[in-house]
Amino acid sequence: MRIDILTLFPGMFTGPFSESIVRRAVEEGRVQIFLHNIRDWATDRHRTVDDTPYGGGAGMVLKPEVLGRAIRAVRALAEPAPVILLTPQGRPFHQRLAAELAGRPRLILLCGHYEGVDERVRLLHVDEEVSIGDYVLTGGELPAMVLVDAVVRLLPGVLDQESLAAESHHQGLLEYPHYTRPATYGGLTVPPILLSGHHAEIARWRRREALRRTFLRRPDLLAVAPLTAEDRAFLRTLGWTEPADSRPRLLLASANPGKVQEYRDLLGDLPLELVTPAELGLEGEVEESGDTYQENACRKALTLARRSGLITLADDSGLEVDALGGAPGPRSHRYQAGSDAERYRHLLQQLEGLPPERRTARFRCVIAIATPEGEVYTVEGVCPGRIAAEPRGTGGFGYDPIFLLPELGRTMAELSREEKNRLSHRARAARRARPILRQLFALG
Ligand code: 6GU
Repeated sequence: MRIDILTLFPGMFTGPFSESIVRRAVEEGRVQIFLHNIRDWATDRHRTVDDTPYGGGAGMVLKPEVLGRAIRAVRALAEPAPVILLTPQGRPFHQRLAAELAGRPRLILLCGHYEGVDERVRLLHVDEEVSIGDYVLTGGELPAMVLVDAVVRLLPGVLDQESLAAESHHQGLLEYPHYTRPATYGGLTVPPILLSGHHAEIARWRRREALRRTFLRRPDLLAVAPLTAEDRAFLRTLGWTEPADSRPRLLLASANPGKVQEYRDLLGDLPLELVTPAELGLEGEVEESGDTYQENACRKALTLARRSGLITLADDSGLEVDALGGAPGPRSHRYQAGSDAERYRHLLQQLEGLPPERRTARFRCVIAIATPEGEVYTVEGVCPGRIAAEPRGTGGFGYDPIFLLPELGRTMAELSREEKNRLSHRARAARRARPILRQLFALG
């Protein structure tokens, strides 16, 4: 890795980079570090690098032309690399970012100083801004050293893999306690398990102590740390409760991609993660053997809520044609096999010759929302219309191409996604389902 550092105080870096692990990494050629004095790019007699702020106020601002020249020149020395400005306004530095930066072939670090750099330098020349914590230092030099130290020790061959794997923050947890000889010190003894020679037991003890320490000192880390079921069980014995940080999941009980997309459009703005049975590896089909939409929707929602342990939304919908006594209705899917097109052609045949005023129909949708405990709520949406003389449009699915919305003069399959999401039976039912979802998920 190559690291270029732009600073007004290159001398500050000599101590930290000429000792211990960073020094060894440099000597072994695992990292090359180049220090560049920003002042070398000043052009006036006094080698001026800063100036007073426009608008007045305290402190000095690093001049844009000098910094711009310096950055361009350093960039050109080797392969392309991100320019990282060290500033208290940057994104917080943490182990994940260190690991990410350690994977790049080259870094350019720019140390801000005084009141900061001219805003246009940020906009034109800086790719990322990094801060090392919520406190103010006199300049970006110490933060740059911190960043270099954290990155260099992760480079291949710098440390042995075992010490990397065990240490604090590596797995998103704080580290377990360490002991070395003597066995008793200050009246305190080493935990006997560490003297037992049982490697599996020792690993388990260490994992638990790491979890305990993290829970006591940095419970915020547990929200993002990768935890096993066993970790979670142990943490619960300490009084930890599963954080409610990730969005709660709503299961959409459908295997029909068109329908799933409609629900994502209709409910996607709620702070919920919408998942499908397929995504959970669950069998999505539940037999629709009821006589009513209500029965079918409830059975589907309840069955899948129980199987998944998630609050589940299911629907049943159908087309009701008045001239056919309300058929196909909720039984439509069961009695007619074949494709959507075969089904609507069959229906058009049955209505052949009927004038428009006798072709009235409606789409009806019943949504059921069930909890794993067996509560279930239903809402209904109806979209009135007429059966068209012939199929039109390519959107939607099912009977959409032959269902005419008289006030628009278009079929359901000719509507834009926005129009369908405003007017359809499913959209109308979904609007009524929203307050129920808000209530069940306590969304306020
Ligand atoms: Cl990156 N720079 C300065 N000047 N102060 C800081 C910082 C950086 N990170 C925390 N404090």
